[in-house]
Amino acid sequence: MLPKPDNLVLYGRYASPFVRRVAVTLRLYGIEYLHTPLMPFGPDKVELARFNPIGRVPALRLDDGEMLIDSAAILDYLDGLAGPDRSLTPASGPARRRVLALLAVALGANEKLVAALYERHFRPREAWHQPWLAACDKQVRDGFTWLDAAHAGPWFTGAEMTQADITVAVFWLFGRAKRPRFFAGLGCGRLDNLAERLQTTAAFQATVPEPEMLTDQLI
Ligand SMILES: N[C@@H](CCC(=O)N[C@@H](CS)C(=O)NCC(=O)O)C(=O)O
Repeated sequence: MLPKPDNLVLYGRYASPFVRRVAVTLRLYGIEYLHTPLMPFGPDKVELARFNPIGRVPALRLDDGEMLIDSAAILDYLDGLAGPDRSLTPASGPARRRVLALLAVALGANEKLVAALYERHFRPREAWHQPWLAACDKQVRDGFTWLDAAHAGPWFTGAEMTQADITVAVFWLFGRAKRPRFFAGLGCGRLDNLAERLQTTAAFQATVPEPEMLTDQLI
């Protein structure tokens, strides 16, 4: 386990599920950080583009000024700080491959959820491309129902909580908040239970998403 850094700065609002999974992980590892809740739209995008050419969140500033971008790369760094015994992503072998496979499906489904939200938000309703929205919805549905079937409990991989549980719970809560009827219709009771259980923990309570700010002025 490496020494804990002193002055980490996490960029991005908890309203972004990619930011929130990083913030929850920081808290579970007991690593303190400052929080700069920049939006990846509007004027904040200029500031974000100073360290990420495509102006996305999350980003994590390290003690020496190095900037990490992308939630997976940031989690990889945090797992290294936690060390192999505490890492929420198993260090090697079949257990690691299983968690990475679960994460791949969760990240893909969540990206399609976000893509469809952007289509509905940023384009006028008459320009929405319905076949594209239907294709996104199918990937979201297929991804989350697959994850639901894969969750035997108490955790995805058995007795130990892993990054798969945290990330899926964060994404599920995000989806439920954004599209309540669609997510209720998926019938994913195991994911509902997982999210309800984690939602009451200190790390989730401390990272509740901020109120929605996505308005047309922010494009
Ligand atoms: N693969 C990235 C995805 C990050 C992402 O899509 N962030 C969104 C916020 S939820 C964003 O910055 N969107 C603005 C944009 O794509 O321009 C990660 O895991 O960090």
